[in-house]
Amino acid sequence: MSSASVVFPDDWVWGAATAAYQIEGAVRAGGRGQSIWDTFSHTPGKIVNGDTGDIACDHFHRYPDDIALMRELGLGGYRFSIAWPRIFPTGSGRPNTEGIDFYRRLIDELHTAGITPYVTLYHWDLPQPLQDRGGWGNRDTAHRFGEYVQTVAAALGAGVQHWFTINEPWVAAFLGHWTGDHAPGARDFRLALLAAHNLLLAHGEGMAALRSEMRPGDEAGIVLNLAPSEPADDSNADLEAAHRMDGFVNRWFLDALYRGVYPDDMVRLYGDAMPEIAAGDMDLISRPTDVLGVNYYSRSVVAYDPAAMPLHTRRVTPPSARVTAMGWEIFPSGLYDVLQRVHDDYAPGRLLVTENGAALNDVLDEGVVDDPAREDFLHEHLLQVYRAVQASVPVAGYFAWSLLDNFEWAWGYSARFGLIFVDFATQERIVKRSGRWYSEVTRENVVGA
Ligand code: IFM
Repeated sequence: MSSASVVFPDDWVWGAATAAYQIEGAVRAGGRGQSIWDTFSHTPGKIVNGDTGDIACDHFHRYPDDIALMRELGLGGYRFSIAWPRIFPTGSGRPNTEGIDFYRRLIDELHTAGITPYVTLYHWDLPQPLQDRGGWGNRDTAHRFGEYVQTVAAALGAGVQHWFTINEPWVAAFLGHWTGDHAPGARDFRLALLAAHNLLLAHGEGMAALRSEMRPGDEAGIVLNLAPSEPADDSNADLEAAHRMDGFVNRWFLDALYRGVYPDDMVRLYGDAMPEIAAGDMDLISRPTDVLGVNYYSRSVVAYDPAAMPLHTRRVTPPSARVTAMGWEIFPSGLYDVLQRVHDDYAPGRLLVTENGAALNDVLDEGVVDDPAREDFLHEHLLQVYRAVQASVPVAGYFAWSLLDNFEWAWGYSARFGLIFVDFATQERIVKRSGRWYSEVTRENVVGA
């Protein structure tokens, strides 16, 4: 170890993350029902190259090999999601034992490999029959989520100590129901706000269900995508626009979860697009949690745009910005800012970086994927996480996104985030240079400064 290295705490969790629809494939195997992402990805024009998650990384069949690769990377934790339609193919009713057995085998195999499971209960694959009854626009979906979580926690709880209810409710609500880029593809701001509220209610119902099954020492919480919001210039108009963007992406969820209220300025801005909030809703949403998962990719640089309804904001990319293959600005210090801010303003307790990574144009050349830019990305972000640790922010682990190249939603297979390259024609896996670098980090618990 060089003297210029930083050493992470002894009990630090080094992990990698995935999500069911992005890697499992086998969409008709094991009694799985259809999800909104099956419907959406099979709708012409929605996904780059017409890709679907039908096969993805075929992880449903290849999970033992993938766990062997996790061991090679020296992972202590693996964050994955459970596909609701594998457990309840029609969204409710009788659970599908084949689906439960799949996750039981996966969890057992992880324990055998010495890897701790971190389970997300909803990473966007809503059962299609629930969508047919209104999806996240229907509050009943939150109750169905509570039943699903109760079933999963009772069936799998003996092997799981770390639970997350919902992954990135902002994305599920607004990309799914406002911009139409994600399933179910709606374009209605009022519906998106209602979906966001019902997703938060589902989180509350999920927490209640988990609490009834959890044992001492287990932990549960939610995962949010958070991004610092900065003005494009120092005009008042841009400063206010940045504050609105912060309200839209960050404060809307953080205030609701940790203060039990929606932020006043945003409620006023949304006006009659606001969903009805029933008595008791905010208490349910703000039930205490044990851990907050933070997904961080970039910051928002924001300009005032009077034409952009309803927020009057526009995201801009600074001319000097370094960007990933998806055009996202690489801004490592934003990760420190987000961790520090969440801790200072909301004190959610234990924090985990549950996703962080970059899509890059990886090339397989004579059996090797040389991706120094991803290594740099991870390296620079880890130094910012370390800054947060040094500043006494209670962050306890880091999960790289993603373990494997996978189905990147509307981008299909055109955007690669993996530490491990996947040749989708043959399903061959090749550990990238960044994956080899990460395995040194996980083993030594040290990052060069
Ligand atoms: O691939 C997604 C993941 O499913 C949720 N967080 C962001 C990632 C990259 O877009």
